[in-house]
This record gives sequence, C-alpha cells and structure tokens, in this order.
Amino acid sequence: MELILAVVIALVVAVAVTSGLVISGRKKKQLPPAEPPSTTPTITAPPAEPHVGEEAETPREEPRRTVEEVTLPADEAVGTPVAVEDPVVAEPAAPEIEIPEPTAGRLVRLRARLARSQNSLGKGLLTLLSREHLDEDTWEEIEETLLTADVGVAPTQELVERLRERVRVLGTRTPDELRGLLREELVTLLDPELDRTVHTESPTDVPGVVMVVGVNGTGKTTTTGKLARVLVADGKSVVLGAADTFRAAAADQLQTWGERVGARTVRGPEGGDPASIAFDAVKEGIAEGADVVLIDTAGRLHTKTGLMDELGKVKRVVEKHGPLDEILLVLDATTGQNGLTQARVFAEVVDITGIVLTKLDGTAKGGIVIAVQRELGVPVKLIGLGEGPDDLAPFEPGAFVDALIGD
Ligand SMILES: Nc1nc2c(ncn2[C@@H]2O[C@H](COP(=O)(O)OP(=O)(O)OP(=O)(O)O)[C@@H](O)[C@H]2O)c(=O)[nH]1
Ligand SMILES: [Mg+2]
Repeated sequence: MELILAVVIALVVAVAVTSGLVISGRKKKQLPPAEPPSTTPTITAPPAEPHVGEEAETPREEPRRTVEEVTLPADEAVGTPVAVEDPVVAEPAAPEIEIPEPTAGRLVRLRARLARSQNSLGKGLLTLLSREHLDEDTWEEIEETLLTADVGVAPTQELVERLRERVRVLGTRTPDELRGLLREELVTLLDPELDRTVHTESPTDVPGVVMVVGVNGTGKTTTTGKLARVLVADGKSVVLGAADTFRAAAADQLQTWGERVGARTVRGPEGGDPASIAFDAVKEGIAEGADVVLIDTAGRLHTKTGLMDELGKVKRVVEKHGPLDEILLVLDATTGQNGLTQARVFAEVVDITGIVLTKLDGTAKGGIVIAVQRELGVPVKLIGLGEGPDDLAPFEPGAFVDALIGD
C-alpha cells in the first residue's frame, strides 16, 4: 500500500517537474524572437545572447595567437562589452599599417608547429634508443629514421657513430641521459657557432641590400614580405624591389605585403628586365635614405641555364651600387633532398649567404636543415612555420632540437 502511495507521489512529482521544464523551455524559446529588433540589427554584430560579455573578452580583430602571446597584452581592453557591441567602432578598426610582432623568441612561440609534424623523428629516435639491447638492428633502425627525416647520409653516419661510442662509454643509461646525448649530438650537427644574423646593414652609408632567390613556389615572395615586417618592427625603413617580372601578379603580391607595413615597392612592366628593376629599387632606396632594400626575384628552375644566367646578371647589375649584404636562398622543406640539388646550383651562380627553409610546419623531414647546411656550408638563418604574416622565425639550433625531441 505504502509502496503504491510512494509510486503515485513520485509520478505526480515527475509530471509536475516535466511540465514545469516544458513551460520554462517554451518561455525561453519565445524570448529570442522578441530580442533582435530591440538590439543590434547589424550583420557584423554577434548573436544577441547573454554571453556577449564573454565574447567581448576575446578581441575579435586580433589574428590567432598562441597561448604564450595571449598573456602579453595585459592592457588590452578586456571585458568592455560596450566597446565591442558598438559595430561602428568595430568595422573600420582595421589599422592601415600593421605593427608586426617582435621576432625575439618566435621559434619558441611557434615550436608547436614543428613539434606537431616532427615528433615522429624525436620520439622515434628516443624510443629506439631506450630499447633494452642496442643491437646492430636497432642502430640500423636509428639510421633509417634519420635518413627518412632527410638528415642526409654523411651526417646520419656521423651522428650514429658518435652516439654509439658515447652510449658504449656510458655503460648504463637512463632515458634522460639518452635524451641529453641525442640533443647534444643533434645540436653539434647543426653547427651552433655559425653566424645566423640576416645582414641587413651595409658597412657604408647606403641601405643594406638583400636579395631573395630560389625555385618556383618555395616561398620567396612570402618570405620577403615577412622579412619586411620584421625590419619595420625593428624600426627600419624598407624599400621592396619586385624583380619578378614574369607575372604582373608577382609584383602585386609583393606590393600587398609592403603596403601592410608601409613599405614602398619599386616595380616595372610585366616582362621587363629584372636586373634593371632591382637596380632601380636600390637606387630608390639610396635616394630616399631607406635602411634596407629587399629584392624579390622570380622563381626559376635550377636546371634552366638561361634563367640562372639571368639571376647572375641581376646580382652583377645590383652590385654596381655596391656589394649585396645578404643573398638568401629559399628552400621548401617539403621537397626534401631535391632541395640540396637546387642549393648547389644556386650557390654556384650567386654566392648564397643564408638559407631560409620554409614550410617546416608541414613536414616530418626537418632533418633537411642539417643536410643543407652541411652541403653548402651556409647557415640556415630563418625558418618558415606557416602562411601567417609573422610565421617566420630566426633559426636557433638549440630551440629547434628541443622542438624535435621535446623537453
Ligand atoms: N605552410 C607554409 N606555407 C608557406 C610558407 N612559406 C610560404 N608558404 C606558402 O607557399 C606558397 C608560395 O609562396 P610564394 O611566396 O608565393 O612563393 P614564391 O617562391 O614567391 O613563388 P614564385 O614567385 O611563383 O616562384 C604560398 O601559398 C605561401 O603562403 C611556410 O613557411 N609554411
Ligand atoms: Mg614570388
């Protein structure tokens, strides 16, 4: 009897609660249609829901940022819903000239990009090294892992020999010790003593001149644009030379980069003589007392002699103003060993002084950094870690290796 009573009571309560919920649900559903007309009718306004205040905490105009960066701008207008709700302020807020972020510590900030694609190398090596018995087969697997990551034959053999020797001397080994050994040997292979400064200053009283070369689509124009941003962020005035005259779009592309940071672009007619545009760009830079002239060149296959000769001519003509301070070869990291062949040919035609390795965000073949430096004896100075305007970082061997193997 009591049981039946209890069940009945429970049922009554349940029905009451459910209908209550339905009603409150209906109430909720009925509310929104009444709201929009009374609030913001603009297309740009976020949905007029109670969490506007929460959304206001994320600055909408900002490009995507990493966790570390977000902590930096403490004085940014946080949580001022009124300002964000006002569409008139939000719309034209795009500044005419952007202020790029500083380069210091960029590699560390962007390291997640590397770690994501390159963990396989670091983890693979550490797993192999942690095996109970480091027998011949294991060492061979270690070698294979390095070769697959494009480290190159000679550096791979060197690394494995050195590791074998050190592991043998060490006797017992903990994972930490092994990680330490691997880190040291990888850093050594990257030749940490090399000068990786991008030389943008002339020893004389004229602008520093930097020329950017490489095969098609490696990221020359993007890198030139990113570099211009870095220089402007450092307070330098920059003139861009669009010495890619194959396509009108190439000069437009460069000019767009320049306009974003207030750098002027010297350009000529489509199909014009790239050497004379490069010459004019430097002349212009001198005339207006600019700090740096950056010359973007057309992508050219290293196998086309005519085009490579033309590049040599561009260099010689520019040098009538004075020596070039930096010639950067841009290599696409995803092309692997083919990059080495390109590097060799370009080095013969123009004296490469630095390498920019782009698209390292999209490859597990980061070992190419080691191989290409070895091959040319020229340091990797910059690395591209994405398509974003500030996704270019100074290359630092220690930070790079840490990103490879994790710390
Ligand atoms: N993921 C990624 N993409 C990049 C990077 N650098 C450049 N790119 C992309 O690569 C493509 C080609 O870049 P460009 O700068 O036009 O290459 P380019 O060498 O000037 O090309 P050509 O002038 O045609 O020879 C673009 O879509 C860039 O956004 C990078 O570091 N990472
Ligand atoms: Mg280009």
